[in-house]
Amino acid sequence: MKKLTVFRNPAEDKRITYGINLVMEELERQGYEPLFLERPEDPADYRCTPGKKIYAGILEEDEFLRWAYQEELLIFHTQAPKGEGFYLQTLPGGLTVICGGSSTGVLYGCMELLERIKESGELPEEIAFGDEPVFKLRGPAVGLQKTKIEPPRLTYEYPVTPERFPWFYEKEQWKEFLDMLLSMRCNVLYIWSGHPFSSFVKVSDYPEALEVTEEEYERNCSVFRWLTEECDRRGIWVVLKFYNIHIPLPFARAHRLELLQSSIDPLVADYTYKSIVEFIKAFPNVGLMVCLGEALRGDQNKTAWFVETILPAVKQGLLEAGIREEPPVILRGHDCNPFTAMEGAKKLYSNLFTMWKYNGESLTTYYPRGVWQERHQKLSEIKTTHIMNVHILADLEPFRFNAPLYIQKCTQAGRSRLGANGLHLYPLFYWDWPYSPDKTSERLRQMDRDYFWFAAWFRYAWNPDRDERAEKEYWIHCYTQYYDISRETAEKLFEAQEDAAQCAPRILGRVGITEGNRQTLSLGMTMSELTNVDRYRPNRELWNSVARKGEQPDDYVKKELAGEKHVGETPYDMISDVRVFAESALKKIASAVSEVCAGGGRRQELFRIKTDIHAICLMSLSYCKKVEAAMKILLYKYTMDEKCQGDFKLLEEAAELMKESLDYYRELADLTQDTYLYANSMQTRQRKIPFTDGDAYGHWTQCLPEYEKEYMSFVRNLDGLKNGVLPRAESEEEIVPLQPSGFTLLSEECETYKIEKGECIFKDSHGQIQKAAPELSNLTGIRMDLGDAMNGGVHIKIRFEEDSYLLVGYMQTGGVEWLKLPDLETNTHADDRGGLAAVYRNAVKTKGCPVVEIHAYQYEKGEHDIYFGNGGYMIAGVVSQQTVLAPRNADLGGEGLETLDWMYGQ
Ligand code: ADA
Repeated sequence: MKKLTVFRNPAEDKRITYGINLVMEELERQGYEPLFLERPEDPADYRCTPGKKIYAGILEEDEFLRWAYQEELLIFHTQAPKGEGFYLQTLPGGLTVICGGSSTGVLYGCMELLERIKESGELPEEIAFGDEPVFKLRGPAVGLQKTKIEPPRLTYEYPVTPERFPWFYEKEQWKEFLDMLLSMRCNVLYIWSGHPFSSFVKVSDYPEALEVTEEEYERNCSVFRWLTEECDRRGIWVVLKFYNIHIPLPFARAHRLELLQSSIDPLVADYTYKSIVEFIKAFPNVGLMVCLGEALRGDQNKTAWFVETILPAVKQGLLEAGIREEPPVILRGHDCNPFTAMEGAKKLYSNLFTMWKYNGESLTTYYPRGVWQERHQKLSEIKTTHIMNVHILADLEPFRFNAPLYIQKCTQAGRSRLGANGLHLYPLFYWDWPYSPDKTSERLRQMDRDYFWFAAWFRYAWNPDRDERAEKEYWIHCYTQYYDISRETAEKLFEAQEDAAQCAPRILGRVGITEGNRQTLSLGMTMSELTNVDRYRPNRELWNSVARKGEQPDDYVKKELAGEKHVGETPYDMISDVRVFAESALKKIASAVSEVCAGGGRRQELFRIKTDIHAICLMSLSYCKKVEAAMKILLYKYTMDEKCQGDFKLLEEAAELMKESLDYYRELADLTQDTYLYANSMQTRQRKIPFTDGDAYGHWTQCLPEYEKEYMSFVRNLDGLKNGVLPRAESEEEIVPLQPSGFTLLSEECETYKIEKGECIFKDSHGQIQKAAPELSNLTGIRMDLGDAMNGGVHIKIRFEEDSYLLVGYMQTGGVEWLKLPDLETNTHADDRGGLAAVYRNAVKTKGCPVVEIHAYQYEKGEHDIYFGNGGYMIAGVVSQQTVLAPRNADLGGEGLETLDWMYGQ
């Protein structure tokens, strides 16, 4: 046994104690016999203790360190440690000093020393090393969220109970996770909830708001308090995230309010204010992260909510608790105008942070650009800490993503191109925390399965500027240790995973509809989604802000036909690159795994990595063939005549390619049947691409029959087309007008009118109807002043006589004057009442306004106060929910058979 002395730090700081204890445990594992001693009264006497010694403390506060510094025994060859920085040094006389800029700095110094002891098996003879983090905030998000919705509650609404979230109460698992985070030097843990207050605080004026039982409430508070303390000793700050404005179900029922509040109701404001006050009093060290939008509509409302309700409540809570120091508040830029919100907030509050999504809700590139880049830069210019949010990984799920060098570039881009100095990281399978989606006899935990996902992000958040070649060696070394494999095998494993990582991001960036979790990339895409992209409301920022500069298939073909030069990555470039990466990844992983004899534990994981790469390869090859087919179809579409007749050879070739694509997909479905429970972690109707409903279409085996049908329809319709057969267009006379349902309009500023030629869709005489789809001809519409609608929006108070559809018309164009159809990228509630997909496209033509498309929203019988936000729109009538609405393109905008969607059976 090697003897060693640890001088106790008299300050008894919990982080220092935690760090030193970890070092002691490691020393014991390595055969040392460490002994605690009081620090000598006269610092110079440290030499009197024989053998090796360790001492840890905070530079600015510690007497002993100050003495050593003045004596020039403690000398920094780098910057003196500040904040979370640290310096390790061996002083003459065998004393290793761990010197931190703060208690967290000391803790990280301990972690550094511990790693070195682990690596070499002994306390270093001589050490002189200083380090500090580059990103100020580094940590993962964990969701108090679930994969499915629990009606009547809505998205994000899950009271915190042991049945829903058993893991929240499992202390040992928390400790394991927190220790992992500490080893990765994370200093923040973000906990996401839609509306946490009704599970963690009681508001005396609103006892009805508590959503959990008294016992559950007590237990929640005690576990949460315990968690914050465990985090604190590891230098981790807990931040609680909430959306606005959600209210608890019992409160909504008691006050006859809607669960989602789209505007500010004084009662709801009072309740929220008081909840936050209580929360701050109960948990003063917990930070808050706010998403102002989604439910709340209108930017002016969102800013007002932040500066008039949330921040004053935080301040009041502090006052009542007698706390001077303001806890941090993070404003997410999501679905609000963060600039006006911050402007107002800065006057009130000093400890503010901002956050914005890195690549939206996917990981698509380390070349972020465009308007999203500008937004990041502008937020970072505010000069509060700006956090890059690596949000839902909708294009990567459900597979592993162990590609450290890819990740390193993302952190570099985050800092250099976006101005970020904080990282907020989602787990790869967010909605199902703590489990991974692998189909195994016992569910795998994400913190184990995706260990390298977390390790890589946090390593580079600490310091993105590490030499790439050295990094490769570093990770190869990690793999040899972690999986107990040879260096040669580890190198192949490393390269295979880096290659595989290139596939999904490139495919999505070139041909995807959205980076949002509306799309699950790994499940494939339909031919209509590839060749009639506008129909699916593509999120163009995917192409313009977070993909390599290039051309989407539709642009490419149009340019080709116009004889224009191609710029950037073409779909064909993507196809050939992805194919190379996918095949190379598969070859390397197969070779790596063939060198490993079967074994238990982590070795098993290597076989699962191989399955993942195989699946990624099949998915990629299936995409490559399908995109090639799509390119041929697009070429046909843009060269055919008005009877859809053209060069059939193109379609024949497309059919062949579709078949090949389908063959790969079949293999993929086969492979994943036994290896994955589902492809997507959010299994709700928010999933739209490739098919609506993430539950019904959550696995490749569920999508395969649709793709089979698609292929067969195409072949059948191609035969017909060759013989001049086109689907019969419905003649307008055959269309039966919808039956109106009774309602009473209660808002005085609006009026009703008959939907017919000559009427105006706005009260102030804008938008005179020229033609409306015959379905609408019996209906009574509601109109408002266009000016009011543009200027703050209009509340429509209405009483429905039965459960009804409200038919709402959106202008089929951009422009700030028109109400924007909510999209699922920024508003998860966009489809809560149905209505996201248009029922009648090109349905009303008016003078002076763009052509209108009709959406049908479900409302229950009774009174409603409907507020959609800013911008003009049309209400075309009310019909019973019993009505069967047959979606169609009414063709008043000049769209028709030429989309070719009918060929795929769509
Ligand atoms: C979108 C997304 C949600 C959620 C949200 C957010 O609405 O669909 O699942 O991630 O963004 O909070 O950013």
